[in-house]
Amino acid sequence: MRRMAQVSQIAALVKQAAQEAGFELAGIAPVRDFSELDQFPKWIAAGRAGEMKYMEARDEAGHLKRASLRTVAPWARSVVVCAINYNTAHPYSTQVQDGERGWISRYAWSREDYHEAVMRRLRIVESRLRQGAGETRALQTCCYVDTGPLVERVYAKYAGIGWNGKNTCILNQKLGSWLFLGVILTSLELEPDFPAPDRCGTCTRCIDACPTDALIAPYQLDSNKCISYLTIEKRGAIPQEMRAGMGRHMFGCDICQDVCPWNRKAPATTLPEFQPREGLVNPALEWLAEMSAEEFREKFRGSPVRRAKRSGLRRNAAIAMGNSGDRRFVPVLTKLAEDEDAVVAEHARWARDRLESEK
Ligand code: B12
Ligand code: SF4
Ligand code: SF4
Repeated sequence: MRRMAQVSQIAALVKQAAQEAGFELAGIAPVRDFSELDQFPKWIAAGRAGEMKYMEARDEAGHLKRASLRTVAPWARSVVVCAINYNTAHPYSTQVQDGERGWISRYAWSREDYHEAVMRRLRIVESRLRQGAGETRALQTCCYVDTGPLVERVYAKYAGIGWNGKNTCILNQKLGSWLFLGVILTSLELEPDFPAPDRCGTCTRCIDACPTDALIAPYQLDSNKCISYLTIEKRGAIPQEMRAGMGRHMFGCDICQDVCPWNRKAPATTLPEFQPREGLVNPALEWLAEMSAEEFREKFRGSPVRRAKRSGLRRNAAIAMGNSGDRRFVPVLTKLAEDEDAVVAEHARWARDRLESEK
């Protein structure tokens, strides 16, 4: 009885700490082999992770690390999941139509990289948890934002943060899906929350709106077809058959969230770190295509956009210009077609041919 009281007190303390640290939501999931995690090995086996080799990491016995926390953190008993709203008061990608401009996804235009913004806050919660538990030597904790060996969204569901939508994102009834997740694994057995019920109902808007058919079925995404994967994670050449569907996306994609009814009234944050850097909301394509190495370094220092590297961003800009229907880009594409970066040059030739072949 005494132990239960202590455990629920710590859970309350952790949630209070999360709120004070700036998280809108926090909950606790028990460590279990949830049925959703059975999907993960199937997803990997079907090649849905594309070239993201880190998703396929295995332990010595050959088990996929991300499929079960028992593999990578056998000591973990609970997962504290925290969520922070990154939505800002700017239009959705589905509301802007200017052919000369592209799209950098909402999460990536921020002043600070979310990995740091979330981890900083998570550390505060972790230290309050450790204090609350009495800092015994046996207590183990570990914080992850994005890069940990677990499927964060499954734990987010069981921590009551929100449900796994048909677009695979975590959706909260009050806040929508513009949420970053951060998790703290702990050896403490904390009082768990209830999983959030699925509120997608008969809606299929996200699946219908995806321009590349990456949502191959409800709750299932094929990375190879996802614009987010193609613009951020895919290195080298983008398969020709995928290029037209990518529209004017420069980095990431928001469409399956923009069309979601639960994001219609999503509140906006006023946190300065998530406000956009100058020029990144609906950015000019020519500016990004012609960006020098020095300007790229300056503009994207401490930004998630660095992940695509300058080469990837210019490659994406070439595709976007090819999809713009705007022949005024032909001269800049002709210049890029001779670029010393062979990938950029090939994509620029493709884009120029596409514009010139249009009536
Ligand atoms: C790899 C990865 C990607 C890949 C693959 C995405 C994907 N859907 O798997 C790519 C590069 C495409 C990507 C894109 C994006 N990502 Co990402 N990504 C990750 C990462 C690192 C791993 C995700 C993963 O494990 N995927 C494996 C698949 C199998 O898992 P899943 O899609 O979540 O599917 C589960 C559920 O759908 C579940 N399920 C539930 N019910 C049902 C029912 C049925 C019938 C079935 C079959 C399955 C099922 O089964 C799966 C679990 O096995 C996580 C961080 C992390 N460590 O978890 C961030 C993460 C998921 N990404 C995030 C974000 C913000 C994005 C983008 C919005 C960025 C952008 N604007 O471009 C897009 C969203 C695209 C989308 N619709 O998912 C956030 C999501 C926050 C949220 N609110 O959900 C995370 C959690 C990072 C973070 N810490 O905040 N991402
Ligand atoms: S992020 Fe874009 S491409 Fe990927 S599933 Fe959603 S709508 Fe489709
Ligand atoms: S658009 Fe509809 S189906 Fe897709 S995640 Fe939102 S509510 Fe669910």
